[in-house]
Amino acid sequence: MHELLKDAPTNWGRWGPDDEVGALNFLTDDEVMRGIRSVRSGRVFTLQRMIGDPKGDPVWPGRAPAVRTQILDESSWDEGAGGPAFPGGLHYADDKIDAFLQGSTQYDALGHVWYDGQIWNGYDARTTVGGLDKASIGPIAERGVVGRGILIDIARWRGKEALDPAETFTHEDLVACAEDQGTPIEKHDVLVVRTNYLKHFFDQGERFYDDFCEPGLVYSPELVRWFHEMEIPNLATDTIANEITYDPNGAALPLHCALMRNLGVALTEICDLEELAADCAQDRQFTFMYAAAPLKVAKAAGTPVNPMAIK
Ligand code: UVW
Repeated sequence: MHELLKDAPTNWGRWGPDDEVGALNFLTDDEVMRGIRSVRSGRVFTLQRMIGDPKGDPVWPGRAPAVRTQILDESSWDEGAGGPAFPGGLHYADDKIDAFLQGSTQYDALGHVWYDGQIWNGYDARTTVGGLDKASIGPIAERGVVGRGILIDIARWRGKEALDPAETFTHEDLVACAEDQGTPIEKHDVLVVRTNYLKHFFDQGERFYDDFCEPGLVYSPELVRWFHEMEIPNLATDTIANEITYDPNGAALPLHCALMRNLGVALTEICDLEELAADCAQDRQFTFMYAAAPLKVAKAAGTPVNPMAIK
């Protein structure tokens, strides 16, 4: 990674020595208003995948889907079951989940990924030991993310139901796809990129993980420069990790490093874009107000989120 990115741009220090939200700083009050101005009909789309989907939860290899456990339900008050007795006969249902915080639709904290011993803004990677003291999800969760979102439907643009494993696309494809859709990408847009790749997970089950290599954006110096110049605050996709898993030159997830660690671009992963994409294809309105706030979990490297697109 060091060699690959040695001349790559960074935004370290741009928002001061204590910054923990990076390129989300581009989403000023004016940008929130620009997002609001893109609302036309009031239709709302929620972009989170169900946690505990009976059809399965796609996760990064090595992580496990969330396990939901029922703690209390009506059977807790069956004879001898020991449900708590409350005055007035109150019964209730309670449940909990044991979950990877990045095992569902989620925001990555800017300190989630690093190389060369430094995370976003130059903080020492030792600040991650035992929980993130710097650039955890907390500051992003406190801040919230609101701006103009633009759907870039790469799958439909390529005339495919879903992209194939290891299929790549570039920033030039993003630009061309948006232009063909009729609405160019503007500076500070939240990019919402559809591949529909996780269809293969639901079709194939566990076979999906054989020779795992997701499709996605592929590293190039030009792509990184484009994100830098366009001041993109946030990249959201419907894949598990937002970029091709293994770059053709061998590195795993170099854009996590170039975009998130170096430029401070927030990454949102495992979105469900199907209803939104069908609607955009129908009314040809590909921009919307994008609003999201990941859960506030102290020191976390990322947390679940249910982003919204309001058209
Ligand atoms: C990794 O970075 C390993 O995973 P993700 O960004 O998909 O959470």
